Amino acid sequence: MLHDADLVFGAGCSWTATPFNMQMPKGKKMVHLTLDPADINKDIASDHALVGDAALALDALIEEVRDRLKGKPRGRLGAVTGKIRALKEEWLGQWMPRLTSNSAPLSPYRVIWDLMHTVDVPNTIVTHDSGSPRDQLVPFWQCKTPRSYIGWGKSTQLGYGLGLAIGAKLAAPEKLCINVWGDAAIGFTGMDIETAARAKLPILSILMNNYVMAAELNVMKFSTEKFHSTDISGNYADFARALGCYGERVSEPGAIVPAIKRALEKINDGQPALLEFMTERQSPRSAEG
Ligand SMILES: Cc1ncc(C[n+]2csc(CCOP(=O)(O)OP(=O)(O)O)c2C)c(N)n1
Repeated sequence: MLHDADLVFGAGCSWTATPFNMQMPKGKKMVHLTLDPADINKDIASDHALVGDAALALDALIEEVRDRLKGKPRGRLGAVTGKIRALKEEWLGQWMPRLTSNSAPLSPYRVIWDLMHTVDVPNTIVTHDSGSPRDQLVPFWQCKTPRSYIGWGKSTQLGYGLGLAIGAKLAAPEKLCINVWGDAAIGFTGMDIETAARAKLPILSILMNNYVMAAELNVMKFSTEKFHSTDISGNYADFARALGCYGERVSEPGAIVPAIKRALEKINDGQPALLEFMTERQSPRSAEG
């Protein structure tokens, strides 16, 4: 849709250029609405700039256009939403075999799909970590309520998602707070699951254990060959139990949902849970998540 547009209007976004974000098309008329004037023309030149709170500015804009349209809709809603729906359905159809895969080692997409269909999404706050789990979760997780996804697309410090989930639980104890991460990410901040257990902040930690830093394989060929730098191993379910959390290792696709349900019971009782899913070494990613 972005590439077909003749005008792109970004509301409440910084338009920071980074390889971790969607790549913005060139040669379009750009309208940028952001709270921070420093964002304007920072990476992407704007033809029109609006500085203000997104919700307030959009309300004002709607007021303005309503007058121009003489109170009538343009009548394009059905065609545009229909096109978006058709594109999305086609794309989801291509990914459905991975989202519902019965393979073992597990498809990380199956883990995310089953998770999304087992938890109460409107009452969940989810975040991911840096590495492949970000690319795996972002395209497919569908938020239903505001403030239910903590995105950190422009920063990449591995292990950060755990602290975000713990912080979210502190701020919203009534919500289920989930972090999805990989085995390199847990290597950075994993000990902090003890904080969650001690402080009785029951989060759900979804660990994709693929025994490797998959996201780095292509750029660390030499050190992989010479020093095995990208190899990782460990039993993180045991590790979680040793630090006071509920821990379970899941290797079979049919065991994903029952394990999530058991973890949710523990969480209801006040204990953080870490589910360790034994996933395939490398997975393809959806091009523009
Ligand atoms: C502190 C820090 N060091 C290094 C990196 C670079 N980096 C990005 S992803 C990644 C590997 C991620 O591996 P893992 O968490 O196991 O997930 P996978 O890609 O294997 O699914 C690394 C080392 C980083 N983002 N942050």
